[in-house]
Amino acid sequence: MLNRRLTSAIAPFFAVAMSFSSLQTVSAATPVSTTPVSQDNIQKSEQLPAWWKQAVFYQIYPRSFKNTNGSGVGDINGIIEKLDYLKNLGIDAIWINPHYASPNKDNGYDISDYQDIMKEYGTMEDFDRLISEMKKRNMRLMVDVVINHTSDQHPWFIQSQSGKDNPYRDYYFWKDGKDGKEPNNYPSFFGGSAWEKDAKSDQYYLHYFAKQQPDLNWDNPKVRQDLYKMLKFWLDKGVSGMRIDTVATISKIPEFPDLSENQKKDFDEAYTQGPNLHKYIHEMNKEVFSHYDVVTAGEIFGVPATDSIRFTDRRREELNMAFTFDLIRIDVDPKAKWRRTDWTLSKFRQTVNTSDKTAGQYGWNAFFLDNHDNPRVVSHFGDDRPKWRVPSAKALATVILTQRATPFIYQGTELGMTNYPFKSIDDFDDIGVKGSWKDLVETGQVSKEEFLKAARVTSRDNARTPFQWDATENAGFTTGKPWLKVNPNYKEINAASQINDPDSVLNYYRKLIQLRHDIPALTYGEYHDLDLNNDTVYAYTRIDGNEKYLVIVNFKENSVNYKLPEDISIQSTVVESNAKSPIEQNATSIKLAPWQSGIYKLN
Ligand code: TEU
Repeated sequence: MLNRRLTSAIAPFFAVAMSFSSLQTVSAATPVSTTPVSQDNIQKSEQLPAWWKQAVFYQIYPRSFKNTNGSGVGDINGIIEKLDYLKNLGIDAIWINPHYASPNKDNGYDISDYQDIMKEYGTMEDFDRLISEMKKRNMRLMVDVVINHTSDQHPWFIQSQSGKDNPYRDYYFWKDGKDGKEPNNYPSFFGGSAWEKDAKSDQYYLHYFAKQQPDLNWDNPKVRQDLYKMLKFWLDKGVSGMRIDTVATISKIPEFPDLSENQKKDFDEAYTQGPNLHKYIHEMNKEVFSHYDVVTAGEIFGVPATDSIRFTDRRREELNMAFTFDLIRIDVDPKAKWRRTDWTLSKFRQTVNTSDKTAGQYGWNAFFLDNHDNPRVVSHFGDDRPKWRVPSAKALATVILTQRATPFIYQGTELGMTNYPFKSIDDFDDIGVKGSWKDLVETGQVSKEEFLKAARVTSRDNARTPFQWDATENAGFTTGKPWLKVNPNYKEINAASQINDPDSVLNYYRKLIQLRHDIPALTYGEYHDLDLNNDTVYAYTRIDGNEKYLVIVNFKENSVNYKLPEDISIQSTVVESNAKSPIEQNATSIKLAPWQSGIYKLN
């Protein structure tokens, strides 16, 4: 746990006096501090403004967004075609999942050439055009960089595998077996061992993910320099942001000790304990990011939200913000991590509160309730039955867009797209589901039915079905055969039917994004949860000096009369998602319809 502890070095005090309307980028030049952040002390004037804090991000899974050539796989031209749709929604920046050359064992997270475009997605010219079309619209592009591992088809790995004396051997981790078995007991995230035996050299190589995704050896300075060069290549093209895939696992424990039985059950965290993790991220910041006007967002899977500040404290000069997983995984069954249990609103809000307090005045969070690895938000935290789908999708939109963190909207979430009704194992494409099936069902540990019940809820494929543009065949995603089946509900749930409907989920998102842009308190204001233990109504304030707002979200399918805390007095309604609540002068309570949410200005 040593690397989890901050070592001491006090940052010199530096005064911050900046206008909050400015969209300036911040460059922090102060050394790492370990002074605990005073939680009562988060003042507007201390939260440095930045374009990436004020921006609303939209995540595109290019494979499933829009196909323009009939191949059935989404492409870059499809993204370009839909930029106006996104601009109209109010989106400022787009994160695209990996767009690099790849054999697609893990849909682009297995890169075979970092400086080429995935052929299914188009060409480098298409990519350059995407950037220039985005610039014309004043939008920024965040790319996904996968630097923990490459594809086994990457030239570095092909060289590395070709013999023990090859200069690239040390680009990856090669170890001798132990007593005729793997070098240690590390499991892979996608099932089986994290070691694969290579017949030629009789050694094993390390892969935290699929065996086609060998882990890079960050302890080799040449690896780091090659990766930095590659990052600069994309930044020089005009990319404004980098989402760094599984960044917390890049440093490995050199002795490769066996995991204890306990650690094995929950190895995500064990894999983030590499002793040089923060040293390498800091180095990458100094050598690459600090030279650009760019935002970095680390996917720190495995790191508890309470530790995220080690990555995002601006005085440490590592990353700008982090995606943590405590919230989206609050319902993972601790006894069997492949399935989910029930979750409660109190646990949800306690998790949000902890993340907010952890970020404090020096860190910053990315806020998301779904992405390409997780179930659809309305099916997960809302209620996707016809009666409640729209109101609960809107309620969740209110939550996503009113946090003191940068909001990330996953494609289709703005329509209230739902999970897919999977029937058999053959309906799945996800390498993760297939690996777990092998580990759990084929070994007889879990029954088929039980596994499918869980996979239906948890599978990453839920989020990966094609975007539902309209009610025509294949939801207007492609004229060919879609690579993954379209959700059969596309005739009811699609963009075309929502664009001109003032009451649609889509138009509610548009309204909220506009408010997020217009009201700085929604970005920078202090966050105060009004009742951490309430399991029905999620209520919190956002306070920025004299600008005070109340956010209320009813998480239940019944009406409630919510009693306002005594020190709260509503001045006016900013927005309401569902039914209207006529607010009386000096109201002491507010009547909420099922799944109703609203933002109110306070006196
Ligand atoms: O995810 C990292 C990661 O650990 C998750 O895949 C996690 O194992 C999974 O969500 C559990 O359901 C990133 C990418 O987001 C993911 O799509 C990639 O497959 C993975 O890295 C490997 O690059």
